[in-house]
Amino acid sequence: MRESPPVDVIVVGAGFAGMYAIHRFRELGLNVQVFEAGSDVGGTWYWNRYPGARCDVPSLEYSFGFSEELEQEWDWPEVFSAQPDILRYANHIADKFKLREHITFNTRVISVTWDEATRGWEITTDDNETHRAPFCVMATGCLSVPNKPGIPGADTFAGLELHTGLWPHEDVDLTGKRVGIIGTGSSGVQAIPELARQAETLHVFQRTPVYTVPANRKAMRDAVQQEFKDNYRAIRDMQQSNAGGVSNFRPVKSVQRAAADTDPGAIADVPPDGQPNFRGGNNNIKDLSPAERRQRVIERGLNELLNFRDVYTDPEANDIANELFRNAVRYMVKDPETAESLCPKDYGIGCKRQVLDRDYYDTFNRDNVTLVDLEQESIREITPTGVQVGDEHYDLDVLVYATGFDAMTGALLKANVSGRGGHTLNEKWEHGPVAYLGLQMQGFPNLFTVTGPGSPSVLCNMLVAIEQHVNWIGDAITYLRDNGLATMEPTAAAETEWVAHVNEVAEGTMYTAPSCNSWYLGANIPGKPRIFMPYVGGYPRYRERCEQVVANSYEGFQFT
Ligand code: N01
Repeated sequence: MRESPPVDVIVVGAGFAGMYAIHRFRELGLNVQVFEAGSDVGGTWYWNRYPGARCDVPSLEYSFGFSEELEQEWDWPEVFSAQPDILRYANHIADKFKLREHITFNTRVISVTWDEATRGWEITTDDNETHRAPFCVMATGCLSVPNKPGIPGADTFAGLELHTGLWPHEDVDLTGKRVGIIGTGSSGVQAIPELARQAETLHVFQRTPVYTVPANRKAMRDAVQQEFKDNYRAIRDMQQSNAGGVSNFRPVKSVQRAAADTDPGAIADVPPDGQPNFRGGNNNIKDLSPAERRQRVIERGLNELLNFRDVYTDPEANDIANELFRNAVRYMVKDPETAESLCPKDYGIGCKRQVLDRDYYDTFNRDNVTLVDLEQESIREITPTGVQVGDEHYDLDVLVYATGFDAMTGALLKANVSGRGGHTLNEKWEHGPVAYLGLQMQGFPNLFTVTGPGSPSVLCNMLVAIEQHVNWIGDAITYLRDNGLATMEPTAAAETEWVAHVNEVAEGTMYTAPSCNSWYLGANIPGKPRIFMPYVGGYPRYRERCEQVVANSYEGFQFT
């Protein structure tokens, strides 16, 4: 085992969180070392290269606000950008701020151990090296450990096996291939129309149908982008007071200008409410008559169903919206049996992360696409030549897993973290994640998590959440240094109170309805404790609490 010279902070992961951590901590005069399993920066956007991958938050909002120069010089080609453009943005940031010199790539952290003698962290990497630092920041992402379900025979498949979350860097040519895909969450729904266009045949193995609505697919208009750039300071402020960290800034001038030119696309290419903001409408679906509701969907599309407030709080309103949604699917998909299979019936809108698509339902009208409904019979086994469901065997050349991630806690638990007294994080989180503000865990001094469980994280614009967390962590480390303190960690009482609050605000929402089984609850991983992991109380409320904690001399934390 070789040992490298100590640094001030070790950061695990070089996605957007790890990248901003380098920049911020370096500004604070800290010596930073990052370890990244991939061969380059970008995290989620580095790994998820499957055809169709794109973000569900408008790009002008899903961008960093820490550098005005960066804001002004970067141009987005689409309102909701595709993975290659977001990865280009990440690379631009790495180049511009010279981040790579702090990153060791192709290196996975395999253990993170507290050393009481030196009051610091000892990090072991898979190249047999140990590294030491008084502070360790886990920037490991919320959706970074791909889930491959333990289907019997899974390792026997002799064709090409792919996972959306581990897609190869080189082009995958599916021309003339018989392709199967397991999973119809966000990844599957984005990939399916693209795979159908390329493959000879596509079989979609669906366990649970999804409520998906059309994504905004407009190219970026220069005038809209410029107006954002002209107003970025105000926009960043607006993000800070929005529940999902999205400003919803309306570029008035550009719209007026386009309207004067009688451009019918003018309004439509204004970034609409992003993913996190669907839940904020002021109208109630129950205030409309059945005829009015139908008319609304016909006129404004499926997305309209997501803009009613009561759909997220009132089970009866939820049922109304769900049925309208199903009727639309029955209308869009020509084969009645396929349409019926695509209709979600066992849970409601708002339970899972909203899925956005491009041509999803229409894809099932193609001759080369077959839906295999697993509701009655699950996949019995994977064979060397395909997938066996009941008595039916589906011959495949390529099998794609779009089966999601061990979300929120997966990467943290996989890192083999052991804290004070040799107690492990896996022991501490045996019954679900316990953390104060999603930032720190009692018993794990000087270890910080970026967008950890118990923080808004995946319910917020990630880049906004990341900046807030990294800034908070940087300030905390500075506070320790300025006050001659060696360590900080939460008190058990503060941690317990916060976890109770996180649970309390999630109760009574569609997210935690008994019929709901989402990765937010850990329900997609067999044996994982069923706990609602992100903080649903809204980003502003959370941010204010973090600020209040600091103003009260780090209330809820203990120091040595
Ligand atoms: O994963 P998922 P994902 N047999 O867990 C199925 C973000 N994201 O990668 O529902 C058969 O949602 C499983 O079925 P079921 C976004 O936050 C964002 O699609 O468990 N099927 C489900 O259909 C998103 O929410 C973007 O019954 C099996 C699917 O696999 C999150 O990532 C794009 C199975 C997994 O769906 C995760 O999305 C992509 C089995 N044994 C991802 N096991 C955008 O920004 C699992 N499944 C747009």
